Amino acid sequence: MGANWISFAVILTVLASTIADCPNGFLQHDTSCYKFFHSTRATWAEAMMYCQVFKSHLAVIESEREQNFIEGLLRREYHRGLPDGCWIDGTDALVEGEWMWTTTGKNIMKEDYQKWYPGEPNSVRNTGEDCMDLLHHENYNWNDESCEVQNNFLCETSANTETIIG
Ligand SMILES: [Ca+2]
Ligand SMILES: [Ca+2]
Ligand SMILES: [Ca+2]
Repeated sequence: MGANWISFAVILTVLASTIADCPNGFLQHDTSCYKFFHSTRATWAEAMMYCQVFKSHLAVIESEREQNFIEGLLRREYHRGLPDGCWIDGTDALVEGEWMWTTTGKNIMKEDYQKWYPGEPNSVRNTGEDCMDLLHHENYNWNDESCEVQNNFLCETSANTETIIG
């Protein structure tokens, strides 16, 4: 395998990343596409349905790399007057204190990536605070929030990564 093979591989990689694409208005990062719905306010359940309309789901954050990308995206698109919170996919509505990602159905275990703001989740409003949001004023760290709050929200879907190489 010489230099020719390497440039062939480089060209294929470029082609593959060109072909991978996202629905209109969604931004690609790695194998996912994201859209911050900043002009819509919704409860957590409504936000989940909005994402479904766009064949997506509330964002599931599974790595520091993904969290960092999302923080950057929200920081760029946030402006004064928007709600402080942005809904993502986590909930502990089934069993209080046991957080899970709705879309994957996976519990968020100790060893899994988490970025709760210090002191969160704290169930502060006495409603159990069963839905997860990212708080602008807390650097988009995670918070448990009452599911009825009217927040903006972040949808995620898989990038279309079909390639001509098959
Ligand atoms: Ca994800
Ligand atoms: Ca809770
Ligand atoms: Ca909280």
